[in-house]
Amino acid sequence: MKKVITYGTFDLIHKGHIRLLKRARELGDSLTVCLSSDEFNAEKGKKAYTPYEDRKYILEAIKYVDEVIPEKGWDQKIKDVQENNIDVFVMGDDWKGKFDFLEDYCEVVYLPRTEGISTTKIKQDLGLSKAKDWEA
Ligand code: C2G
Repeated sequence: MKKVITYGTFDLIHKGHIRLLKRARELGDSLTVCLSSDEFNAEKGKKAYTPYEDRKYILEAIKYVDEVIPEKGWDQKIKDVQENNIDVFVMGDDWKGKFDFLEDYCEVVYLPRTEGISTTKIKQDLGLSKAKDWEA
């Protein structure tokens, strides 16, 4: 069984997230999502609109997702890959190169981001955010 893992906040779930999850799942037989905790989001400088438990509930309803576990910090990826017998680590290519160290433990795949959609854009379009930078 080929196991895939990916990481993220997945706030205000949109087509870009779903396309990432779909393509990640297609690289193996199961997909584990390591979901950023509210506390880790603060460390990432992000404030998710939806709290962790609700983001987890939503992800678990997505057919491409087999399991959701918490992401509490930057340093857990090697342990996650080893403890979950992961074969493939997947992220959007806005992270390209940032996790190449995992190549000693599993395959590392960066997938093209979906253009034109992001959580930040949704908030901006709804007049809810002044943030200018791209964010998923
Ligand atoms: N994504 C995408 N296309 C978009 C928006 C997001 O492919 N239009 C991808 C991102 O590249 C990422 C995933 O969807 O792989 C989740 O995006 P975020 O929730 O923004 O995750 P992020 O804050 O980048 O957290 O340890 C890694 C971090 O937890 C990643």
